[in-house]
Amino acid sequence: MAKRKILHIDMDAFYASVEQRDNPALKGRPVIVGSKHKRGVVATASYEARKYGVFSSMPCEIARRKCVGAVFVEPRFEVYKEVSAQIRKIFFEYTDLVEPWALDEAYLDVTENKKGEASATVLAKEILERIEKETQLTASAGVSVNKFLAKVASGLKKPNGVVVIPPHQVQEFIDKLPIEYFHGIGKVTTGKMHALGIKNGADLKAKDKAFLVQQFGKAGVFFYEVAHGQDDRPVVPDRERKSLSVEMTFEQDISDREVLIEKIIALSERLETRMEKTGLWGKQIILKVKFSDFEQITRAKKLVSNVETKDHIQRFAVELLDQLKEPYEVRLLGIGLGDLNRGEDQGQMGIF
Ligand code: DCP
Ligand code: MG
Repeated sequence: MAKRKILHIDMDAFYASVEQRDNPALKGRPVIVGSKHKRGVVATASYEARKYGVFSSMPCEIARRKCVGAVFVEPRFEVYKEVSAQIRKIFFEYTDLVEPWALDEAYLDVTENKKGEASATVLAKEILERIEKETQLTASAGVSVNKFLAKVASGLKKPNGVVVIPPHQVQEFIDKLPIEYFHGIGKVTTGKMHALGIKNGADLKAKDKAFLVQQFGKAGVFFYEVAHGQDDRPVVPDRERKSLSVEMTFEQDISDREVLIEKIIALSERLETRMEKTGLWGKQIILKVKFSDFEQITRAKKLVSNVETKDHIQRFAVELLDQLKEPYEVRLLGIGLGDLNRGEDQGQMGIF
């Protein structure tokens, strides 16, 4: 494949910046956006609050102690969705290959683009300027040859920064990259990598594929490839995205319905978070089950309107579960949303 030019654009401290923009009294102050219905965790914190060690997903209780002067604000998802639509519109002026990853984040393939501009860096800078002019908010951009590198790059010079990793610097960049900066490597995996003596991209590259698969399962293949600078995942435009899903594989097969329902509750919560982050809704609930003998089935239920909350998701997923013939031994459970849309045609307030 010829070298691609991929951008990853990510708004800076998104919810908090929107709140500061719309309420001048919050400018320059530590602001924490947190939602009551989410068991009180921080959705995001302004840069002023981050200085005190406040981060996304931290319980609000702890955040309050760390940053005594912080102002707590309830999220206003309708406003965030509006901004999200505004920036998406800008992206489409440059290319149709736009993959919104979250409300505030998108990948753009600008290898071919509507401006006929050869430099992806020029485009990235221009897009950030446009965003700032039209929304009074700043974003950061990563520019490189694939999604993995563009995503890592966009996080390196926040806020309002552009980081470019040109083709001839890709391997050097990856070799030096601390393992915890790899997208898809969270705290747990970082710990495991460190225990295996893998501290950076060069260490990762030194391991063979079979070893990484043995240690990390399917993710091991991804780690192997990105360590070698390979990531051929295409930028998939929204309209082609068929479903949104979450799943978990169990350490031991589960045959107890009640235990499976607990898992469904946890999965529904994760799916709801994905819905909030992507701004996508769906009119179909999909249950995926893999049994102990690796046989896999999916069951789907069509609904007349969008699924709105995790309670909805959960209820329909349990209905689907109850259509399965017992006894069963379940190895993997997944829940997905199909028939996706952005809710525009529904004329309703949606899941919040
Ligand atoms: N979000 C959330 N819960 C999380 C993470 C994020 O509700 N655990 C929400 C709030 C964020 C928005 O999604 O504002 C975008 O997420 P990002 O991870 O891009 O975080 P920010 O945009 O807030 O900060 P950054 O400047 O680091 O991108
Ligand atoms: Mg962001």
